Amino acid sequence: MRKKTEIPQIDLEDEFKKLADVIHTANTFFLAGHLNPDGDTIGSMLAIWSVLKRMGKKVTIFSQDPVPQNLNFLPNTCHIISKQPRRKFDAAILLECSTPSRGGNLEPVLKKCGTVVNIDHHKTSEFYGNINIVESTASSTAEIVYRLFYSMKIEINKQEATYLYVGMVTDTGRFMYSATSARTLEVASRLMATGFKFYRINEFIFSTKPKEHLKILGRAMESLEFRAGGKLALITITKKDFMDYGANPEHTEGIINYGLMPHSVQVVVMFREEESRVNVTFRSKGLLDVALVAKHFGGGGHKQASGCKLQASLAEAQESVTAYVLEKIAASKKLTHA
Ligand SMILES: [Mn+2]
Repeated sequence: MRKKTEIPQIDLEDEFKKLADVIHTANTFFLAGHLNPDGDTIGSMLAIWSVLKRMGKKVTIFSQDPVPQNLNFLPNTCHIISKQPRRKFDAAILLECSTPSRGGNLEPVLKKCGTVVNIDHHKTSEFYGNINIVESTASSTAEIVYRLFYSMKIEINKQEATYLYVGMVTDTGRFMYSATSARTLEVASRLMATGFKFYRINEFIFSTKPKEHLKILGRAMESLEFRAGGKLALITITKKDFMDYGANPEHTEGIINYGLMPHSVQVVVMFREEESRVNVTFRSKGLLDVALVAKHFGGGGHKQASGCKLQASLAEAQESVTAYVLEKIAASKKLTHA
């Protein structure tokens, strides 16, 4: 009988059992995450890598794109390779890839893997694996991975807890987003009980920024403009801004979110001037579906966060996108009477 304090397993129990079988019988593993890897992808991958290594397995960890700078403090990221291996594996575990192509060109290696396992918390997952551990209500893949270890009765060490904590704390925006559940906090509490220094992790991830980021942030905030009675915020970062501070697009991460802070703002559009095109990103508090706006300009994304790239001058991009968003705001009764 399950005790009340135990983590509820919902309907993943069967899939967990299948994966446990694979983990016990297979010897060689290929682990991969999505392109432009984030804290959840890297954290979940390293946690599984570490547990499998402790079980005496041979594990290859792969990411087509490099580990972002702000996660380089994590131990063992040096073992993540970016050149696809040619050898065969008993099993592949893909993390956070709603389709295998989210991980890059994985077809050649996946063809040589015995069992393919898909672990994900995205609604859009295509269940392409022989085993699919997909739960869209989980805050993060790391939360699912913790539950897998728990169901397999694997005791995790401090370092593995650190990896999973990084996945959870980044994907939930420090336990702030709506995907955070009572179970998320319960898992986080169990991770913390291993005694790792979570405050050091938070400092590394959330309170450490390169100088270039701060300088670009200054320029971006200076560029802020408000339209439609304060419902729309516009942010612009020019090529000159990047050149002046030797900054690159990675230094603009998170800046768009500042635009959503004023109470009146419903939508933010950020224009980032690149060599021969303009990168446009959108954020919405939810009343306007910015996935549709991005789609109109050939891009895509989610209802509340999306983006597109325009082959146009900065002025042209600003004009056409702003006009279109203003039109959508005007057409939305909810927004005009907000
Ligand atoms: Mn995730």
